[in-house]
Amino acid sequence: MTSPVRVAPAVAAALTAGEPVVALESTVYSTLGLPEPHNRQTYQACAAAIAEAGAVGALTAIIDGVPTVGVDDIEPLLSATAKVAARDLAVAVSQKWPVGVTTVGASLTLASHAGIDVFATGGIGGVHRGAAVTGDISGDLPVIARYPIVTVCAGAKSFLDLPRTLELLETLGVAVVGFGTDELPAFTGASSGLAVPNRCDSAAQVADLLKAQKALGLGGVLVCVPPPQPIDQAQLDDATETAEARADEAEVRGPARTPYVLAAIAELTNGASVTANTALVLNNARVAADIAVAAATPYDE
Ligand code: PSU
Ligand code: MN
Repeated sequence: MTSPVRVAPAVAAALTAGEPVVALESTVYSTLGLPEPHNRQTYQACAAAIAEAGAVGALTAIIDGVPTVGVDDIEPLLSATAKVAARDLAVAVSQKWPVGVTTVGASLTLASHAGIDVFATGGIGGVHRGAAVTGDISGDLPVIARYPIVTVCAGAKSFLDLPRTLELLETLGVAVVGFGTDELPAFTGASSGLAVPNRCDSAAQVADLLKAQKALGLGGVLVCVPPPQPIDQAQLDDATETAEARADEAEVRGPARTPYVLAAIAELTNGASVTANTALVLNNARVAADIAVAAATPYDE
């Protein structure tokens, strides 16, 4: 059976030539992740930054029922409401969903199919607060563990249970590294107060780590980059508590929970969280491009 995944010609050509490619998820660029016009502007800035670093960007999404790696028109994705996680991919294909935005887990699955080594997002999904009762743990985590791909993020989203998220990443065998830091970044917040198990101080070090990870037959590498413009921690903590309480009150569960809480925090911080979020998404794309360039550079060059 031929692959149901469409890899855009420019992406396929770069991969064949051994040139650097950075995969991007699309949920963060839809209104599920960022409000308009920030979502469009952030995507355009990321695409430009990746190109400037000498890499090829590969936005992933479902287009006309086809999982696509290297979407060239972002417009239909901006207002998409169909959030496609790894568990939804085959459903989206078999039922020919017209447009679907892919989560970290679904995007990594598609990146692996295409043979891409480096992927960028904002904050990964993880263990939700209250997961001991609700069981809500993002499908991102097992997929990050599964494929030998570098995921560049600003840690897990700050409204999650970060200590338990770190514990689960350990259980799953994910190589978690701080990028120039010993502390786990807290997405739009500067610091979680939690130590990362290991660190890398350059893109070349991450490229070496990926190489060793592959040689050993291991899975994912999670590179955690401090956000460049974190918001005030007390303001974030307050907003997070109120947003989580609102979500509980409204009984928002399942895939709708993360977009709901993101939007509530944006409202409660008067947009400050959106500014921090767009800055870190762009910064992560830059770091990912540098890592892809380093990973594609032969040692004898
Ligand atoms: N990071 C952001 N904004 C987002 C997301 C990540 O800065 O909207 C999305 C990603 O697509 C991630 C998803 O995979 O949220 C996690 O959703 P859940 O918690 O339902 O697994
Ligand atoms: Mn969930």
